[in-house]
Amino acid sequence: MRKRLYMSLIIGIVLLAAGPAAAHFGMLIPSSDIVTQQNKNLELTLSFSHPFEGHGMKMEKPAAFYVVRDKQKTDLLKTLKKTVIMGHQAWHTTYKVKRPGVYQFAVIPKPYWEPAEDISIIHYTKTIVAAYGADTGWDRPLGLPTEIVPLLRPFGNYAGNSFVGQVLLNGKPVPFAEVEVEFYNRGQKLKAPSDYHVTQLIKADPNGIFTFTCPRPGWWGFAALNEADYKLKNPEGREKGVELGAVLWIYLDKYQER
Ligand SMILES: [Cu+2]
Repeated sequence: MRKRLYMSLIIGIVLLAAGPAAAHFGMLIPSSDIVTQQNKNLELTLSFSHPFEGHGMKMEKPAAFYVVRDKQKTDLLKTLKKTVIMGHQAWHTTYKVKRPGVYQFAVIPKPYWEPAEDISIIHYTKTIVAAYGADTGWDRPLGLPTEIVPLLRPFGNYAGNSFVGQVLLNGKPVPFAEVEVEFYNRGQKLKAPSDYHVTQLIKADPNGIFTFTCPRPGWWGFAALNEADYKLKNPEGREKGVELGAVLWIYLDKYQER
């Protein structure tokens, strides 16, 4: 009897571990996806989190953080200050937008060792902000090791629009790439009907293109995950696999009444 209880306990734990894994997301969230004369200062927060469940993880200072406008890259790493997101170390900056343009922000984090998955994780994370009416350049890849290139203009959208993106790895489309999707559940106002609903999953087509309809206003994160063709040492010095994430955050508005 005792033995049986013990066995069912073990089975229970194994089942738990095998359940839908809550997804990590690199997060790069600006105060707005659109800059106007009324809000020239963008506040940006960088974190490594579970956006729907509101769980944070400690994020080391990134390896790189920059913005690209009109093919011109501006390093922003030195402007980062420590902050706390979802109870854990995260990063913050203020960026004053002086000129019209489409601003692509990108963060390259240091590898995050995840013992539960026995891998290191690197999420190359982007968000795209349009300023003062400019609307070209949003579809230009930044040349990251992996990234999602939007095919839907990634600003000025409504909830209910379908996001379309292409997954690139080393500049080439990834056929049938797996893309995890999460809603940034700010303030934990929503709850998921089941664990499956926390992270939604979509597969790209043979050209690495995927479409996902976002039903709610707010920030939506897309994370295309691929295994690196190299290994990195874990904290114990053992060579382990590396998950490369291409993450993009987009904002969807609601219609406003007159
Ligand atoms: Cu985590």
